[in-house]
This record gives sequence, C-alpha cells and structure tokens, in this order.
Amino acid sequence: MHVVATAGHVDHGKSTLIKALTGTDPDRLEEEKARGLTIDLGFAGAKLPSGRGISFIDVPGHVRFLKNMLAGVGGVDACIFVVAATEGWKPQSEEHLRILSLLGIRHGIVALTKVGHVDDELVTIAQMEIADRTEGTFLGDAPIVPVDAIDGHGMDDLMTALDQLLDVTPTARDDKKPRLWIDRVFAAKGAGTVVTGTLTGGMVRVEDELSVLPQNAAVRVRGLQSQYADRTKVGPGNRVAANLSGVSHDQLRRGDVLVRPDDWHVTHTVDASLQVLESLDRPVTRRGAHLLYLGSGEHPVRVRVLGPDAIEPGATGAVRMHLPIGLPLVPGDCFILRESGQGVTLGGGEILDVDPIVPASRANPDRDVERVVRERGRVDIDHLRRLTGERREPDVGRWAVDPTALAATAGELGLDIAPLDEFARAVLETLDDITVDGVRARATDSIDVLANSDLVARLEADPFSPPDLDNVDPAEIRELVRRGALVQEGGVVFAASAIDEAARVVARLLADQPDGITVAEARDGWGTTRKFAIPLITRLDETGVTRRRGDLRIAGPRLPQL
Ligand SMILES: Nc1nc2c(ncn2[C@@H]2O[C@H](COP(=O)(O)OP(=O)(O)OP(=O)(O)O)[C@@H](O)[C@H]2O)c(=O)[nH]1
Ligand SMILES: [Mg+2]
Repeated sequence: MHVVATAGHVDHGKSTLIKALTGTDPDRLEEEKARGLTIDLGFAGAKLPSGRGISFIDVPGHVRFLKNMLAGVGGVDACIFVVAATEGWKPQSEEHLRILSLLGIRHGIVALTKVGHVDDELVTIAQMEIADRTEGTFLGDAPIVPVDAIDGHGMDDLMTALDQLLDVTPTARDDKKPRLWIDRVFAAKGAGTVVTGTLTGGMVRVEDELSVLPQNAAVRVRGLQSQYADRTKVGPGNRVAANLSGVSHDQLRRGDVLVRPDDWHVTHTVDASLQVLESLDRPVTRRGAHLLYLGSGEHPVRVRVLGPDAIEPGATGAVRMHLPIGLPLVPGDCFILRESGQGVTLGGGEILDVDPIVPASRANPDRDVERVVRERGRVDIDHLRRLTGERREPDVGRWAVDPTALAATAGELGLDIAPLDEFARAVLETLDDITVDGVRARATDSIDVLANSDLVARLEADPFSPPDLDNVDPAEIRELVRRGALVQEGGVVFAASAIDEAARVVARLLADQPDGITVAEARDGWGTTRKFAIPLITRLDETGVTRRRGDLRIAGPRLPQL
C-alpha cells in the first residue's frame, strides 16, 4: 500500500483529478462544494490497473490553507503534482514543490491538467516550463502526463504512470514502532472516538494499548479501518481510521500523535538541520515568531541558530528548537519552518538530535549514532535506539560505550569493586582478562597463578624457615599476599598459616613465662634463625598477638587461647 498526496496551485484541478481517479469527491465539506475550493484535506482510494490499492490525500492549493496542506503531506510516500495547462507554473506550484522536497518526498509524477482547454502548442510549452522548474528536484525525471479530468483525455496514461510510480516508490518502513499522526478526529455514532491518519513506522492491531501525545492519554484500539474495510491489523504506509476507547473526541485534535510510548523518546527540544529557501528575502535568525510543521501538527517554536547567528537564503545550517509540548520524535523526521507573522515559509529540514545535551554554543549536530554515544560516554542500547532510531550492538552489557569512556572505566579495574556502579561492574565482567570474585576484580592470569601455584605449599613445608623466593614472579607473590595466602614481613615471605602457628607457639611459651619472653626464646621455640625470628615477632607485635615491654614480649590482646 502507498499513500500519495496531491500538490499544486489553487484551482489547477487536484480535487477533480482525484474524483476522476477514484469516484470519490475529496471535497467533503459543504463550504468546499459551494465554493469549488478545497479548504481541508480530502481522502479517497482506488485500485490501479495492476490491482494494487492506492490511497490519496487531496490537499488545498490556496496559500491561506497551507497549514492544512502541511498536515496532509507529512507521512506520504509520493505525490501527484498538478499543474494546469491553462495557467502553467504558479506561486503555489513553486511553494508546494519546495515543501515536498524539504519533507523528504522523493517520488512523484506530474499531471498536466485541463489540456482540453488549450491547444497542443500550449501543452508543449507547459511541459517545457514544468521540466525547467522541476530540474534538479525529485520531480526532475518524473513523467509529465497531459490529462483532462473532465473529458477523460489521458486518464488511462495517468493510471499507468501511477502504477509505474508505485513500482519505484519503496513501501513504508516497518521499524516495529507505529506512529499515527492524527489528521482528523470525530465522534462516530455508536463507536465513540475515531481518529484518522497516515500510519508509519509499524503495525497497529485491534486491542493495542497505546497513548495519544502530547496529552499522554492512555487508549485502547477498539477497531481499525483501512481502504473502507474493517481490519484486525494495519501495517505502515496505510491510511487508517482507528476507533479508540479511553478518550473523548473533544480531548484530541489534529497534530496529536498515537504511539506506544515506550518506543519513543518524547522531547521538547531538538537539534535539526535547516535549509533556508533560496527565494527568501532575508536570513533566518532567532528573531521572529516561528511555527514548526511536523507530522500533522503546527507548533509554535523558539529557534536558535547554532554556530553563526543567521542562515542565509539558499544555505543550510543547524538550529535548536524548543517546543511547547512533548512529541515522540526521532532523527530523520522532516519538518517545515514558517514565520507566523507574515505567513512565509522559511525552509525546512530534518531532525538530527531529539535529546541534545551539548550546550547550544558548542552543539554540532548530525545523524551519527557514535556522536550520541560519545557525548554521553555510554548509553543503554534501548535508549540509544529511541534517541537515534538505529539498532546498534552493545559494546558492554546493555550499553553502547565510547572507547575513551570504556578505557577509563577499565582502568579502574583491579580495585575493590564496591564503589563501582552497576555499569562499571558490567564492563568488568565482559573483559576477557579480568575475573571478579567477591568484591574484587583482578587479572584472570593472576588467578591462574594461585590455582596452579605450589608456592604456599613450599612455604608451609618449613613454615618458620621458608625458602628464598628470588626466582618466583613478584606478581605471583603480590597476588597471593593480597589474597591473604601469604604474608610479607621485613623482606621475608611466610605462608599465612605459619604466622598463625608462630602465634600459637608464642602463646605456649607465655603460658610458662607470663612475665615475658625474649626474641631468642621465641626463635628457639620456632626452631629458626634470627633472620626469620625478627620479622615473625615484628608481625606478631603489629597484629596485637604480642606486646613489647623492654627486651621482652608479653601477651597482646590477640594472643590465641590455648
Ligand atoms: N476542463 C477541465 N476542467 C477542470 C479540470 N480539472 C479541474 N477542472 C475545473 O477547474 C476547477 C477547479 O478544479 P479543482 O479540482 O477544484 O481544483 P483544485 O486544484 O482542487 O483546487 P484547490 O483544491 O482549491 O486548490 C473546477 O471548476 C474544475 O471543474 C480538467 O482537467 N479539465
Ligand atoms: Mg481541491
């Protein structure tokens, strides 16, 4: 399915063409019928010769209703661009073409209408003019089909051209995150609140629990219609009428949006590119009252130009925009910016950042996902997807991490991990050469040292006269000391169990000599030499097993009970 919008100058025959193509008059309001003028959006559907369905959104051409035109073209895939052979290219032809280009529409055909009113020469001139005006735009290579919707001339060719258009127009993307910008709201008899819009981003099903923003109204989908038929589900790229429970129609209006809120980052502030129309007679600055057209809505915005103070006509720059309400936006969303006082279109562009965190004075927005990660150091990947619309593999745990931030965090390893936050611990566990045990993280190979080491056993074999360890890797000793298996004192390394045993020997000696023992007596009790007796007694003094009184050692508070 595809949704195609009309575009073109007032009275050039857009609505007449849609009626001829579909049998449905898109001008549904009494006032429209009376005045022969489209005021608001019209909707109609048809089957093409190929059997394919197509939905049309018919827009008003009058400049006064540009706001309504903008509400209609937000979610469409392609356009029928209408130019009357009787009048040729006119101001709203130009403005509509600019708008469609800025909104990222890349596919369309041109219908040269009312050819029954003019001679062949004028048709040829009009075709040349159109080719000239559209050169370099997305309509540059589009077929220009001469038609007359009243006498039927060329209508078969137009149908064929529409089929060919849909052949080359990609179907709407399915990102599993539906978004329906609401363009109509009404109360249907017996059904309650109905909203319509062009569905993009994903599928909506009956019974879905969704929200309408910015009100944040929780709603349930009671029923769905598309192509004039009831559906249990509708995919992206379709016109949809959704019957909603949980909300009254007078709480909703055009420009609101129906989404699953968990899928989206709801934002009040965005950074965006802004391409200023070449035809504008002045640069765009922060001055003036600005209106943002995005989705089906119109919103007053505060605009700040990033970098220089102004963006000249024809140039593209970056802006930060502050919205009065929160909307579910994603980079790549296109918008139009107008000046509300004089009602002029300034330009348009694409959302680049839906949650700018760098101050405007330093911001340099783009669509690069890594920029978003870099600015934050690390981002939860689900949040990153909401921020960028892109799926990215996590680097660590569930985070995308800037390499610098990762190195900084990894650099803290080998320490007590208690002060680390959940993120840093997740980093830790992913590192091949790091093992976390209890509250400490350390290099895995040092654990292997401990697992395979016979060092402790060698020291325990002769606990009070341990062998010299000159040939042993100091890192291995450090690690075992840190783990409490070894004790290092006065340049000598003992098994930890040797210190405990030494304390028990001293306790026995002191039981016989409560007034104290000399170092020589302790040395003899341990059956060792002075070289080892001094560090052993020093250790016992330090740990409170013994206390020094003159040349004697007496019982300390930690002397083991016998
Ligand atoms: N002879 C002839 N008349 C046409 C053709 N298309 C439109 N008209 C007439 O031109 C007038 C305007 O046509 P609309 O279809 O209302 O024009 P529109 O582009 O929809 O106008 P807006 O929606 O107000 O911008 C009507 O009187 C139509 O009957 C055509 O192909 N041939
Ligand atoms: Mg019309």
